[in-house]
Amino acid sequence: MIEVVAGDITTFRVDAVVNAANPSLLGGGGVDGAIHRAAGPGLLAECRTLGGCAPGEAKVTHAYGLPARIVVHTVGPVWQGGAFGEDATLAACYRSSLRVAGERGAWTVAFPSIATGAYGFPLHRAAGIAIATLAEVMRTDGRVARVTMVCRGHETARAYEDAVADLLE
Ligand code: AR6
Repeated sequence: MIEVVAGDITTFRVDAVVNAANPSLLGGGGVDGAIHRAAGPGLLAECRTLGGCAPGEAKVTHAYGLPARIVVHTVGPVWQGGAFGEDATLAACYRSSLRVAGERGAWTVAFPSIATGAYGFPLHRAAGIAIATLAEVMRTDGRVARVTMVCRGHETARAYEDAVADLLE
């Protein structure tokens, strides 16, 4: 099951919250900044031990002050026009995040709209890739039962709702 909601991902009581981080894993703006602020300094301290993260990969930490159990940190592609493997890297973010969440026993996972803020990935293209990848992984690997796409703003939510509708057609 995939649902789309508008809201602030730091308030969601789910097993795993996904963070749209950068390769240093040492915090930043956007959803990354919000997650670090809400989690508190323990999150940054644990992130310092992880040695960074390559685009498309995912690493897990505790969630500290967040209502979630774990945080899955993934790094989206910086949009460079679309000919530099950005689509494949974005799909890999969703795939590897679901995999590591499932490995840690997470049933419910909340995702932000990875790469469509500071990294500039076109929203509708990103939404199509996200929803198609999530649906494919959830069909073949039943460990995660529910994914919530948590969108900041109604335009973003609408793009993901459209992508879900496209998939059901
Ligand atoms: N809850 C849910 N979504 C949010 C929240 C929130 N609290 N805050 C922002 N968003 P971005 P990126 C949305 O820029 O494009 C960071 O500095 C936001 O509106 O956070 O992957 C990292 O350190 C947008 O729809 O992530 C990296 O350097 C979406 O989250 C870089 O930004 C993603 O926007 C990563 O860029």
